[in-house]
Amino acid sequence: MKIIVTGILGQDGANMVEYLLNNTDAKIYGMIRRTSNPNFVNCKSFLKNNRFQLVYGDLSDSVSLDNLVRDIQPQYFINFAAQSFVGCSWDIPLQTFDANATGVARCLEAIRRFQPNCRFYSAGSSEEFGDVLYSPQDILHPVRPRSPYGASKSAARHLVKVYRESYNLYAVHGILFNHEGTKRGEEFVTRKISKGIARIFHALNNQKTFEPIELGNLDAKRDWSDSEDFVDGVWKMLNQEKPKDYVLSSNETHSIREFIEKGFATANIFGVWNGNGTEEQFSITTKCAITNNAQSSVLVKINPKFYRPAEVDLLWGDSTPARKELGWNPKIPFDKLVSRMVNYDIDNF
Ligand code: GDR
Repeated sequence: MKIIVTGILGQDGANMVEYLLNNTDAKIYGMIRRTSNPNFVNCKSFLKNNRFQLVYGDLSDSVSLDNLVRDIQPQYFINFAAQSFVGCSWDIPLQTFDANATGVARCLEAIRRFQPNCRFYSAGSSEEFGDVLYSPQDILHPVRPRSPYGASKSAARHLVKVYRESYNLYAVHGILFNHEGTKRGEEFVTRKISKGIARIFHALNNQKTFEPIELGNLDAKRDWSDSEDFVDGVWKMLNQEKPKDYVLSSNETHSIREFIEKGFATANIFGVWNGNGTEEQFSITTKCAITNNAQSSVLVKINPKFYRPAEVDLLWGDSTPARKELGWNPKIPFDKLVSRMVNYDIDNF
């Protein structure tokens, strides 16, 4: 069995490769773009595995995708390559759309033309739901994106449906709510917080001053899971009798504030909220400051540059069908996710 996985330098692609090496006998072809300085930090565990091979390709270059599918003849093509940062998608809307929507069309075309039996996974997003009409959101929730990123993923979803119905391809578009972990990029809010907590933890331990973590909108609520649970759900979605899209989510929602409080508490640092709007701050409690002989007091402050032109206020998924019909059984709840990320960053600071 041969499987192409794209986006392997990122969190999900790397977790997918690890999962497939552990749970199948397949040969894995991990696609990366030619860039001058690729970062393989997420791939350390498998780069030298003899069932893994690096291949070059680019979602913006249909020739490269055609050649890969034609030459490898994979049974599965799992696409995690994307411009995945919502906040950045207003700055590079065209590149976002090209990679996330047209790129999916290029993959589907390569499969249709050169290996129509290949099963295709498209990484959809809860950002497609946008300004939501009801909670929790299930697969039937209307598409109402609030960012160029959300719009691009919505377009990909329609393309997958069209190719599935027009050409009888096995193609699925999983709607994945937020998923994090120790491979998460630092531009995303959870990793930014866990890395910031690790920095402050070590400053406190060494009786040094520290700068606060600077964040944008703390009111947003997200449905967070662990990416390692999600790749199992993706594999289950790819191995049904008939292709069908599913939502993957924790079925809980938590605010950014809650992530901050739990994260600091994991590091035994306790804070209180004060101020409103852009003046809001999370400061170390008097007791905690005295115990640690703290040299600074503000743990988190607002920097309006991290506000987005339009925000998705509330995401809260309903993954009951995936749990019932696919037998998907996520193992890492919110509290464990937060403590795993914070402890990892403290230990690897
Ligand atoms: P999101 O993830 O946009 O939900 O998309 P992100 O972690 O970037 O933002 C989550 C929420 O936190 C608020 N926020 C901040 N976000 C960032 N990045 N940096 C900050 O400083 C900050 N302060 C507050 C944001 O405004 C937002 O409300 C993720 C990505 O992985 C997508 O690719 C994926 O499709 C969806 O999750 C599901």
